[in-house]
Amino acid sequence: MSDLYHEYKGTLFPQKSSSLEDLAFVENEFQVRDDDIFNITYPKSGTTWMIEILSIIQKNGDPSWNQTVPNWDRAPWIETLGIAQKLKLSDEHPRIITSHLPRHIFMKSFEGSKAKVIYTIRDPKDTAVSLYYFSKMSVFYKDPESMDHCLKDFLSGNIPFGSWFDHVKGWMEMLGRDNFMFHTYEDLQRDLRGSVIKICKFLGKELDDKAIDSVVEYVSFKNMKENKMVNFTLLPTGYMDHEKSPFMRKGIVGDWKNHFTVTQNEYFDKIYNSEMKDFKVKFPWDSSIKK
Ligand code: PPS
Repeated sequence: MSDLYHEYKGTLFPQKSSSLEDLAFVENEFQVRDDDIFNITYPKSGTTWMIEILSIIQKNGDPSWNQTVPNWDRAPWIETLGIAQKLKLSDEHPRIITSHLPRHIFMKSFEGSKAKVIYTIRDPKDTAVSLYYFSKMSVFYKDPESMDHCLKDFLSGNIPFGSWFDHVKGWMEMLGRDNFMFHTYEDLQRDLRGSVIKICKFLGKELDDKAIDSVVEYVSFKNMKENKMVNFTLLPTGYMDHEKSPFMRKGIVGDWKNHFTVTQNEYFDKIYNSEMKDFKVKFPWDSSIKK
């Protein structure tokens, strides 16, 4: 295990962003409120995109909040240092809370609550490529040095927040519950407006056409890339090196085709098929996985 990581109940976490005390507090003591909205993702799956969508929906299409307050204050990542203690005192209603936590170590007080979960999933091949670049530019992850190493760790779950497969299977057990909605990064790309309307419906928010247009405009890749409240250029230097790779990198579907060799792709498909063989839900990327 890299000395950049430590382990909480069998899952790795970056030492620079999560302490074991914080993780235990989140799991055992943090009190979920019924009006909380959880933005849950495996890393690099559309987390920050969803923060922008949820923030501007909360303000009925008015972009001021998104343009003046950093995303980590609008929808904090609960597992990061000191955040759960801070959120505990927040009088914001509803609280928008972001998390990469796997289901099995999510907060106990979530069980039986009416808090809503929006779970965003991305083609794991693109997730892995995005993670490869993030690991190079941020201090939180070990530099994988090569795509081979990156894929090996990604597919074995030997990385922060654990296995993509376990994450997806764990959270998707909530499918069918009224307070759970899932969609894919690819859905957002294909039909952003339709996705925003679905999310509003799930949240019980009624936005008129003009407000929906505003959401769609402000959460475009171009606008987010230029917004300092989103692109992480406001973080103190030393956390992310935007010269190595910008956080808002490419924002496209299928970038793995520009990165994987034939052998890497076959290896990926083999593991994917084995891990997902009993999984019933269909995803947009299924057709690109060779059986
Ligand atoms: S993190 O670090 O886990 O919070 O990262 P996360 O936000 O989940 O994922 C970052 C990737 O999402 C892309 N992104 C977008 N794509 C399209 N449109 C919009 N608006 C958008 N916002 C973020 C971002 O570019 C990262 O993907 P890659 O493939 O690296 O470009």
